[in-house]
Amino acid sequence: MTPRALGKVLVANRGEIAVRIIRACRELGIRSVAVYSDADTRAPHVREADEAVHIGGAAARESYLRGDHIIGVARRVGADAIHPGYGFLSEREWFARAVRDAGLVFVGPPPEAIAAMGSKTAARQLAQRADVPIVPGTTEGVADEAEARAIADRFGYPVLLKAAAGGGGKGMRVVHKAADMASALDTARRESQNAFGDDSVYVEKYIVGPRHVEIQVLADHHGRCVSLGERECSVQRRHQKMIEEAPSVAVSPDLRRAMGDTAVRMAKAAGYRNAGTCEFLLDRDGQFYFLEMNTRLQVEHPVTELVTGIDLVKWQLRVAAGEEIPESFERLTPRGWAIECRITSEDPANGFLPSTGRISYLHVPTGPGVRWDGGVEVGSEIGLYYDPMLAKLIVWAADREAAVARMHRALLELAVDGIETSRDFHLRVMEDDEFRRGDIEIQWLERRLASLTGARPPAAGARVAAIAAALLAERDRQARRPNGGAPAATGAGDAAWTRAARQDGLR
Ligand code: MV4
Repeated sequence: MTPRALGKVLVANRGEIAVRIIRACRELGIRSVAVYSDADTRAPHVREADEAVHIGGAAARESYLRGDHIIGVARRVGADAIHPGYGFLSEREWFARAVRDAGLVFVGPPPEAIAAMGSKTAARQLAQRADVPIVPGTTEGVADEAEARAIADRFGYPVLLKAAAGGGGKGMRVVHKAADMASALDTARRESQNAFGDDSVYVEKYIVGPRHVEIQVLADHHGRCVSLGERECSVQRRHQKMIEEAPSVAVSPDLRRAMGDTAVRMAKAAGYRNAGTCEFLLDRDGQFYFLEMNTRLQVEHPVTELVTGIDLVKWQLRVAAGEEIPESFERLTPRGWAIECRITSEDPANGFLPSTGRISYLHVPTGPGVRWDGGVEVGSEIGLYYDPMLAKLIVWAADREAAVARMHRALLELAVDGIETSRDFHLRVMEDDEFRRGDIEIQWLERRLASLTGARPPAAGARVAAIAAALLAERDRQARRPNGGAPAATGAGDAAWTRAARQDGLR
C-alpha cells in the first residue's frame, strides 16, 4: 500500500499500548478506533478512543488475534490504517499482508521485512551479506549430531543450539561438552517443533556474561533510515524484560555510532520501513553481535523517546502516511538518562506468580521527570487472559544517578491495592549497589533474585499448582459476575505466564 494521509486509525491492541497509540492519534488530529473483548468493556483504551467496536470473547484467540475480523471492522468504520501495537498480530506476516491487500495502511514494516526476520538462519545470512557482525556459528540448520559436534569442535565449547524458526529463547540449549550434544540436540529439536512446527536447529558460539543492548531504527518511504540510539535491556527474567534504560553505561559515543550504523545496514538490507529494533549481545570486550530484529514498536520505546525528544508513535504514523524523516534525526545524541520499570500484576515474593483481582486503589506517581504509560485504573479487573503488564513507570533525569534516585522516589509514591505488583521488587533493584553501578548483564537478575525478592522461587511443581489454584479462583470470580462471565482461560491462552507455566510443567 502506498502511504497516504491518515484520517482514522484502528488500534488493534489493548492496555497501555492501545492508550499510548490513541494519545498520539489525538495529538495529530487523527481519529482513533478501539477494539475490545468481553473482558475489556470498561477498559481505559475503549473510553479514550473516538470509537470502539466489540470484537469477541475474552480469550485473545476470540478477539485480539482475529485478524480477518479486525480488518473487516476497519473497513466498516472507514479507517485508513491499522496500528498493531506489540504482541498479538504485530509480527504476523500474513496480517500485515492482509491489511495491505484490504487497501489499508499497516502502521509497521512491509510483510516482506517481517518474513525476512522471521527465520533466524535467514536473518543471519542476510546479516552476513550486509556486513553485520553475527555470533560465530552456522547460518543453516545442522543435519545431525555428528555435524553439530564437528562445528562445536571448530568454534570451541560452550556452544548454544538455537531454533532456526525461533526467537525469544524457545528451543535454546547450551552445550558444554561433546558428550552432552546428542541429548541437547534432541531437546532443542523437540521444543522447536512444539513451539514453531519446525525442528531445524543451528549452532552458535555461546557468549558468556553479555549485555543485551538494542538499537532503535526508523525508516521512511523515501530512502532515509536512521538510528535513534541504544537501550540497555539486560535486567530480564526468563526472557521477560523488567527494567530498561537509555543510554547504556557500556556504550561510548564511538560504539553508539558503530552499532547504529550496523543496525541501519541491517534494516536497509531487509527493506525495512517504519520503527524497528535490532537486538545485539554486547560482550565484556565491547564486541557486539546481531541477534534478531524486532519488527514492531517495543514496550520499552519510551526511554528512547525521553533521551531523544522524538515521539516514536507519532513518527510511526507520520512515516506510514508518507512523511519524510527530517535530516536532523541523522545526528542525534542522547540527552540525560531515562529508566523504565514494568509494573506487572505478579508477586515477586512468590516466584512472580500472576496475581488477579480488582484494583481497589491506585496512586500514580507524578512530579518532575515522571511518566506513567498505563492501561488500568481503579475498578480494573485483572484476570489471567492477557499479559500481566499493567503499566510502565518511566523517569528522565540529567544523569544515571539522578534517574535512579528519581525512579526510587516515584516507586515510593506508587500505590496499588487489590492485587500484588512488581513495585517492591523494583524498589529493591533501585537500592542495589551493583545495579546503581550499572554492573549488570543478562544473567544478573536471575543470579540476584533471591536477595531482591526476599524469597526463593517455588519449585516447578509448586508453581504449576499455584497457577492452577489462581485459574480456579479466577473461574469462581467470573461465575459470580452478574452476567455469568466468560469461560476461564485454558491451556490455549497466549499470556506469557501460561506459556511459562506449561514450560515449567514440561521440565
Ligand atoms: C545468545 C546468548 C548467548 N550466546 N546467543 C536469548 C533469546 C534470543 N533473543 C537470543 N538469546 C540469547 N542468545 C549466544 N550465542 C544468550 C541469549 C540470552 C539472552 C539474550 C538477550 C536477552 C536475554 C537473554 C537471556 C538469556 C539468554
